[in-house]
Amino acid sequence: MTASKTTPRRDLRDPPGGAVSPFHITGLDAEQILDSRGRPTLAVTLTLAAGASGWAAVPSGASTGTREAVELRDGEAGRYDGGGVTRAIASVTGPLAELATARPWPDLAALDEAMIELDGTSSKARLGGNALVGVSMAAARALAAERGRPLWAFLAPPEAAPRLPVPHFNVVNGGAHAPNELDFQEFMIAPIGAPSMAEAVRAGAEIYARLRRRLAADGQPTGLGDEGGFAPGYTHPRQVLTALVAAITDAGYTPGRDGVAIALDPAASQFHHDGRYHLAGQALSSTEMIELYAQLATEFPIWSIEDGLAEDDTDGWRQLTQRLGERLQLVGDDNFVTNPAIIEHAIAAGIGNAALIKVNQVGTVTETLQAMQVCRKHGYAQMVSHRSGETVDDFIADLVVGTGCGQIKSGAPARGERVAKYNRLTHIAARRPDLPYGLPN
Ligand code: 2PG
Ligand code: MG
Repeated sequence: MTASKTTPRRDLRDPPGGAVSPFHITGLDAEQILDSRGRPTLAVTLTLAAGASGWAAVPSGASTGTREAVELRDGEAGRYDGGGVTRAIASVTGPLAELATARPWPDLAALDEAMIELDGTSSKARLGGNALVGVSMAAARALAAERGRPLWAFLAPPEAAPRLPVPHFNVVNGGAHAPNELDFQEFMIAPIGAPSMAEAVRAGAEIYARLRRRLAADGQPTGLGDEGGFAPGYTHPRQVLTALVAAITDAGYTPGRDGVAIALDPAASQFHHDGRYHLAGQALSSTEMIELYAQLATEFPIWSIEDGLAEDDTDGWRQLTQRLGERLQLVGDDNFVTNPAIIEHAIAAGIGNAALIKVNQVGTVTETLQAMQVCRKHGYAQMVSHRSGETVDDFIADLVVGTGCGQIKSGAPARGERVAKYNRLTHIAARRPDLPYGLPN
């Protein structure tokens, strides 16, 4: 998995899942492990005839879009509150293993397509999106290893230029990710103006430390939410944004796109009920929400808003895009679900200008790369994302570098499963100082 400084650039020109020669899978196995919330998930190991093997662990969301690939869970009340994944493991070791070992595969896309066909549902509900994505990720790793290439180079599409992404550190958690009163789910700091990956990580860690002090000085609890950000007792987003700007300044950085900007994921589907947005004790219309965002973006150095409105508020999303699309990055997550066809449709409908990219949300590596290709084709920005339930698997770090999309969010610069991704980015950056850092032009 290591890339030396002398890795030949021609490596990057192979297609994703590159057809060097057909590969044979000889082994496919899975076990139930725990994710960062203590819920069961799968770890998959796939072995190739040539001897290489790949391992992958499957993440899991809490604030999910309704059209995401379905996680197959046992539903057995007496075990893990029904959250066990032994049925998904049986999919891997049964039908998927039978399929995978039955014949040689020309490339990863062929394997992924065959798994989708075998599942036979549009939501991957029969065999489980969690089963399919584990196999797909493990296969990508095994193929990269077999070809002696770092995973990021293996995943790099021919038309994309690999680069190191701006990390979006989620330093304050609310919504479905923390037991506090904050309706907005994520408040992130993005060192867009950092000169390098190493300096971006440093900024994230230093601001996080200053924020802890600020919160403590303000009498706020400094306990953490699911993604490693603090979970203060504030009720209005404005209070958090004020603390963030202060922490950025305390740490010696400049708030704004030239220094450290702010990104939000309100995850608005979670507080949208009966046609209203229930925010900090108020019941707002879509138009009022949009005006609140416009106001907050004037007062604070916000550069990106994800899921600013609910996934089914299509008219609101169109209005949001018209009103703020020139000023802000507007990222679709719950409404786009990393699905190439849905994103294509949304782009045609004038919704958003960027997509969140989560491998387990669509359920295979191939479809993830297709979703990113759709975005590239239409000039939509992309942000690769972790899930709130994570493991130490750092696959998404390689995905974001290889595809060169320039943005990742993987939670706070703290907690093992969050920093695993940032540390992998640091490793890649150290080995490949020729890779540019930051947003693509
Ligand atoms: C999101 C994600 C990741 P979850 O909404 O963007 O932060 O949350 O994994 O709970 O869907
Ligand atoms: Mg989101």
